Amino acid sequence: MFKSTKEFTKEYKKMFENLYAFTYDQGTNEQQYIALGTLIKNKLSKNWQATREQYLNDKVKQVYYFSMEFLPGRQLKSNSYNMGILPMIEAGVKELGLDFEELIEAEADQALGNGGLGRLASCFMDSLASLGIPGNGNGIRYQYGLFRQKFVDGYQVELPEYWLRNQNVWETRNDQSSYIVRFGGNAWLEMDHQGHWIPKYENTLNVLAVPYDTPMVGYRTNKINNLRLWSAEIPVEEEENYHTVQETEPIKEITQVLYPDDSNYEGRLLRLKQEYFMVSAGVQSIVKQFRKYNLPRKHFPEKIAMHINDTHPSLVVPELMRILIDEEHLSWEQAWEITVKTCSYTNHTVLREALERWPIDMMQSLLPRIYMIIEEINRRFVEESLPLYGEKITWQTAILQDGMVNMAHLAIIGSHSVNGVAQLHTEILMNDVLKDFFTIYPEKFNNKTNGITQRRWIHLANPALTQLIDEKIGEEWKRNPAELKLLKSFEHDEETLNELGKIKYQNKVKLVKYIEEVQGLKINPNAIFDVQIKRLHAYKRQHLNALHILDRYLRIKDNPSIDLQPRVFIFGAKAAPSYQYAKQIIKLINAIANLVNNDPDIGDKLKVVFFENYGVSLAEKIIPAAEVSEQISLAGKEASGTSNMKLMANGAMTLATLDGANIEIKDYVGEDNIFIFGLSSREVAELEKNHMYHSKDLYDSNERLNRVLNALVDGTIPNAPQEGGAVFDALVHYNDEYFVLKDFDDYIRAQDQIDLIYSDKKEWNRKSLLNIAASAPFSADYTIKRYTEEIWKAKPQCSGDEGVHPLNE
Ligand code: RUG
Repeated sequence: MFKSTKEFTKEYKKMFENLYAFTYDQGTNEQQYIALGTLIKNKLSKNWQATREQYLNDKVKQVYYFSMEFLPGRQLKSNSYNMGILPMIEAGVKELGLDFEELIEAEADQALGNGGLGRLASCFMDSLASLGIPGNGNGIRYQYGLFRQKFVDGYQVELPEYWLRNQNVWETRNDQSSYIVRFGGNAWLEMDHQGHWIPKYENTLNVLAVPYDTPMVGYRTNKINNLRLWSAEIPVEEEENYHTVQETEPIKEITQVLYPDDSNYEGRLLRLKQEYFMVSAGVQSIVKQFRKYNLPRKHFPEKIAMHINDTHPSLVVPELMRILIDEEHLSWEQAWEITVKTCSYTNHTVLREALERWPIDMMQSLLPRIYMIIEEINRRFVEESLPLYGEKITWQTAILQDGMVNMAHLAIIGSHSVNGVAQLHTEILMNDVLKDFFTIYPEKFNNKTNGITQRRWIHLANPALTQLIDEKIGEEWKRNPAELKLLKSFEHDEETLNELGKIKYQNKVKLVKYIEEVQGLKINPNAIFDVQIKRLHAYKRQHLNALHILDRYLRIKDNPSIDLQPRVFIFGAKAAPSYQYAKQIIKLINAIANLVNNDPDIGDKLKVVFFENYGVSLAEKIIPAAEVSEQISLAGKEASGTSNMKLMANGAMTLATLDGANIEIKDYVGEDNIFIFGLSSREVAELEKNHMYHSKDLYDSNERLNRVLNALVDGTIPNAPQEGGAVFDALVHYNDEYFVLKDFDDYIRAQDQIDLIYSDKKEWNRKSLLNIAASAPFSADYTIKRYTEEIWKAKPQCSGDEGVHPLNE
């Protein structure tokens, strides 16, 4: 490691010249960043190799987290921070006359995921490494990450995000660990001389899976884990069979884009190909790793845990069966016992439309051998279940249903653990969505409430707050987040509260500058910063937020001298490209923003900012400045949410329905320090069941609501008549699937209460402090400890910060 700033600057100059053959001061920010990233990455190699060797020598149990999505964000700062060299790098870069912030911004934000699910996977990688738990990620190296969102006349336009343009300094291509993945053709079994059934294949499409490994650096530990992302290529020995670039397309496209368009058959087929590609390459490499342990195969589950993150990697189950039976020649029973003991599954949604199902004929023709195995798993499951649970439960839980393969059922049957991601979500799984499975396998079900890494979301994103916490309670909270609760003793300390208020204000000023830079919009930093940042989906109800904004707008128009706390509503959200209604809501909010922000009657009282291209790096700018955290999904629909945790940890007050992890937030912070409104999940279920809800009646009878809804269609909002009409129709004429109108009044009440409390700054700051103090339970470190102890049964290889810090070497 660098012994001094001087040594760092010397090595940096050398690295730059080695890479580019000219001096660093003539380079672009990108080149300067690449040299810095490469230098830091090289420093990791020794510990990365040592960790790999130690895991192998000690035959430690390793966890493999299979996920179609990882959203690590930028890594320069977080890696330097975790290595304990950030201050030295900052000082060195300054000494070189470079701007560290510019170098940070030059790194592409690696967006290989959609939202919460992918970001959770990356938080988990950070926690695994920081806790010294042997945990590896397994995913896809998409060439194009989630699309870059632009607004053109308020409409979302999707542009390709070629994040690899400037190369990725953190990855290492490991050709020696490549594997062949087979698709299509025919598969059958033949008996060999020793009586083994041997699979035979013909006419398959063979794809080479090449791994790109990225070091996962833990906070103050010298253990470095691995994130392995697979890329699809033509097998070298088959290159001569491909005569034109076009012929190579079916292979290359497998890892080209995240979420290929699933509105058509080809798009869906490609998605299934991606899933099997990642799973097969991953499982093959894990089995090879286990072989190096040189242990009897029955010890497999004692040394390997494979986690299925959402249903997308469910094919882990039949793929492991395939390898154990076809290549390791185990009996079905032996292979099944190993598979179930090895696999575990997390469910992330209760929305039935998001639970994956694939047509049997698609699965059969794309993956003939895998389908044979799925059929047999299903046959045995049905055979066992029928006499015990009867026809109804058996058919409802079967893997093969109505010509489809149900991937959640495959994952549940093939795993020893099934968990939800917040208490309420797990209860809904057990009592409703997966009720029959809970009857069959009660012992498999458990809850693991999500978490976030304080390292990225407080230490790095909010250094001023971090410093304040350090000053008040010492630094121990950084390793042991439970210490954060010590902050509570400052709730009546005026000086602390003032400092906290000042920090929030300064963070707001920073965001105000950024907004002016990117949108040319002037914002009053004294206004309440009210934030809703998450994927756009009708159940998350960004349109409820929009109705409240309209209501405020109309109130100010009626009475321009009305005494309302100035508010800035901040949105960040991408809509799935084929989700028309979500895109219409984006356009509508942009049109409302346009109306409100340009109306001279409104002035500072109300502003609306919709950021383009929401992602990890933008979240890092918004969250420290947030004061109100909008978590307003219809109760029972959001599995957990994680922006709620990040915002709370930065002192924002949560405005929430009793949904997902909001309930646990309320329990920890106390109901006086959160704004709860709306229907409970039980009330929603009742209304849904009894068909007792008629949104049109509310429209007709509630004057205030009537006026706001009419504003969507009466020309009040110029430039979005169609979108206003679409939202109006969904809410009034199509019976408002997500009960927006039903929750409207109570939402307005809660919003008014926020204004009231905000007018007492001391009280607001006190509540803000209590939120930070109560955020510790949402540390991903705790979540990962629970996964490790209760599901994966892996052992930490170090306890962190024990003199093994790279700097101390
Ligand atoms: O919508 C859920 C969030 O509630 C949750 O916090 C997050 C992480 O568990 O996963 C999100 N999710 C669910 N993303 N994709 C799905 C589809 O299954």
